[in-house]
Amino acid sequence: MIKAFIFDLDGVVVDTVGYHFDSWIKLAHSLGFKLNDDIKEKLKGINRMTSLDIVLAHGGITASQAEKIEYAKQKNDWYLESIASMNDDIILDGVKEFLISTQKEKLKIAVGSASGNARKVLSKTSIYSKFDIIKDSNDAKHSKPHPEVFLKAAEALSVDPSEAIIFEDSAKGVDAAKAGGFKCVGIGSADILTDADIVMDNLTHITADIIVKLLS
Ligand code: B16
Ligand code: MG
Repeated sequence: MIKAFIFDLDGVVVDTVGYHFDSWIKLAHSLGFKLNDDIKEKLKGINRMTSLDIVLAHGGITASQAEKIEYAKQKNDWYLESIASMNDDIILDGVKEFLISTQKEKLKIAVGSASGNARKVLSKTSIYSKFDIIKDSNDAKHSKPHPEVFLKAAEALSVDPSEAIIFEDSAKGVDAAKAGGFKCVGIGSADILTDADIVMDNLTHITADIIVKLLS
């Protein structure tokens, strides 16, 4: 029996992927190289330091651990500047209505994100209070594709992974969901989210009861 939905944050609930990427572009620029759009997909769903390694490799840059910490802080400072002006405009289409339908089904609602800024971002929106539990990289040692953040969210909701469905927009996040023993709805392209149980473009024109029926 399905008792909970656990949502990835960036790219599923809120439209922040571009803000993250813009901050990486600024960092690359400050280090003297350009980031191509094709790297954007690779940066989805993974934590800041792992993303930094990908960005630096793209620019052919070797950095000490101290430099890496400084670069990650700089990227995050730019992202925090973006967060400061966020509001309900970042909520992705269909999400508010979908959360209402989820509450109607009496399902518990959580976030499981690779970000360290999940609470800060959500607290800028009116849907913050809809989430019973928020777990992000501050609560998990391992980054997706490790299932830790989703398992922590399920544990906090007192549900078994078999009783929860994950919503994810990144291939790494889908891998994390499957590794944790969860059913997974991919949000995005079926060509990328190949291991998701079902894939949809977004959460418009769908309700929680239909998802439960499809995945039960
Ligand atoms: P931060 P998610 C992930 O969040 C993003 O997809 C990824 O692009 C970002 O680098 C990562 O969070 C870390 O975020 O720098 O804010 O700690 O998609 O798992 O909700
Ligand atoms: Mg995501």
